[in-house]
Amino acid sequence: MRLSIALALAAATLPLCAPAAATVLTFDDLARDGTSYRYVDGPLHYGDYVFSSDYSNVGGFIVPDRMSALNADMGNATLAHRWDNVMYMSRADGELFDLTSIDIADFYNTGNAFLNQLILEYGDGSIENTNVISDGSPGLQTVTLNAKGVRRFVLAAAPRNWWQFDNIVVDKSVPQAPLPEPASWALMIAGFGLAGARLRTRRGARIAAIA
Ligand SMILES: [Ca+2]
Ligand SMILES: [Ca+2]
Repeated sequence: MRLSIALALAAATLPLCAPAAATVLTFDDLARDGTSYRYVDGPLHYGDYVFSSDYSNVGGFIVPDRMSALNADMGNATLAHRWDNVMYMSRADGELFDLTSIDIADFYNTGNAFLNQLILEYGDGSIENTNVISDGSPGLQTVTLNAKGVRRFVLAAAPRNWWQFDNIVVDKSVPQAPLPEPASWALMIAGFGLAGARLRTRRGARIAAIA
């Protein structure tokens, strides 16, 4: 019986210890052969996430062809936000998500240092603004955010400062179970002790009855 109590305790603590596997949005399955690019309508559903644009949802996004000179993920694909307006990203089911990092490059991938604002809108109503500049060299760079419990991720693009995105590392937020207070732990341990003592007494009584 003590073993099964120990197993039950171990099982109860397991979900707190095992982190869920993160999802990486690569956009590679949107890739098309060629050297140009194509417009994609929004709201764009990709995996469990949805992207929309303030500019226009008709052709609001651009996916470079696999061998396009502007493709920062040559041979595969990225997703670019079209024009100078605001792009939104949220979960399609409306739940909160964790946004670990996002890869960015300037739209032409020539190494333009473009300044844009990233806005994190959290589930508790708080908002965090970060200014990010794309680096001065071709290729993707990783912007680490480590944001937990995000309701909506917003890109407020400055005029002509177009970016392309790739490898967005996300995960559905898992609400953290509050750790028991020391008093609760003491109560739980006392409870288990009491249960064990009762079992021992009952077993003792049964052995006495048999004897
Ligand atoms: Ca990609
Ligand atoms: Ca770059």
